[in-house]
Amino acid sequence: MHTTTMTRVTSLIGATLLGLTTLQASAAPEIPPIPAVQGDVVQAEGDFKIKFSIGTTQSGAQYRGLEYFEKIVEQRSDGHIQVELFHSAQLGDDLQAVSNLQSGTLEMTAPSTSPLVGMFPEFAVFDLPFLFPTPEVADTVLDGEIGQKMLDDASRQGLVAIGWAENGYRQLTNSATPVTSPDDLDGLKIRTMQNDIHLDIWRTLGANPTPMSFAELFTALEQGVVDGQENPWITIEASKFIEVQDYASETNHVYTPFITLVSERFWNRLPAGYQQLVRDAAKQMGDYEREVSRTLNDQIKQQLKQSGMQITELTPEQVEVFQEKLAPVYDDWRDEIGGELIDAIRKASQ
Ligand code: TK8
Repeated sequence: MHTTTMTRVTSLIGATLLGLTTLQASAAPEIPPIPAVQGDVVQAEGDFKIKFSIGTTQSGAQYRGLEYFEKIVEQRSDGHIQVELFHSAQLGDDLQAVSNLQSGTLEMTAPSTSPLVGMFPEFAVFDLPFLFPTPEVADTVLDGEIGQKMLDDASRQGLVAIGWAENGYRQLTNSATPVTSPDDLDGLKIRTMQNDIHLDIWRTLGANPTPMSFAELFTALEQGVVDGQENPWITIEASKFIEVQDYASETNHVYTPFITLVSERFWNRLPAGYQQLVRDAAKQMGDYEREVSRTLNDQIKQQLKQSGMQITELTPEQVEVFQEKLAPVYDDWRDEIGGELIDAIRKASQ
């Protein structure tokens, strides 16, 4: 008796496991391959090392972009510039990494713009809710005059700003309840980035927001210090928030860019040819990272659903309720940000 039932049981387990892994495997996102390096080898004096550190994990779209940056810079400098990549805030969270650039202990980072609003108030425009109707409008603004002026203006305080990449549209997750309207947020403790507009957004919606570094977020969710958080699907998946969050609502409430920064001390040591190489590589990294981010966005959402996250896709009417409730946020911040800049960005979406 024993043997036959044992074999049947083991084959049953085998089959189930196989089923699961194939489902996971079949659901595995198709990541656009890292492109070939374009452009010739740059001749310049000296050997250099770039430590490039970010706050998101190794399995996110952002790290993928960094791998392309590394490939371009090492190939086109014929190995005279070596790039070492760090992820998951290994060399500091967004704010710490920026201050490491200023002190010259780190060469490059690419934080979200939101935690930097204290240093660069003009970045606050990106935190206004529902400002960018589509990623393409965000590209038009970031790759256009407005984006270039922001990079030039942000090249101060020991930093050189050389490019943009995509963090993406933010989605709400929480461990307590499905959210289809602001009423469902009553009293929910929501972690936000260290940014006054985000605090204003969640207070205005009726939640109880707490500003916190991304590096502390997983533990805070795990320990119930906060009930929820908001980030793009890719970051939700790559940070394994599904382990501590049961519900998600596709709010798309804010589009957050990443900004590519270099330590000015390091930049001034680089010969002009290598400065241009790093600038070109940052542009190509940003474009590729956007492609990865947009290719993965919906795939990852489906995968999270398959893995058991209860995702609420809001109807246009339900989104409108959030938009109307958040309209006062524009009044609160228009003067501080500058009506002209807001109107210019709004115009770009017409
Ligand atoms: C990663 C952060 C993250 C951001 C946040 O360092 O803090 O929630 O969305 O991507 O920049």
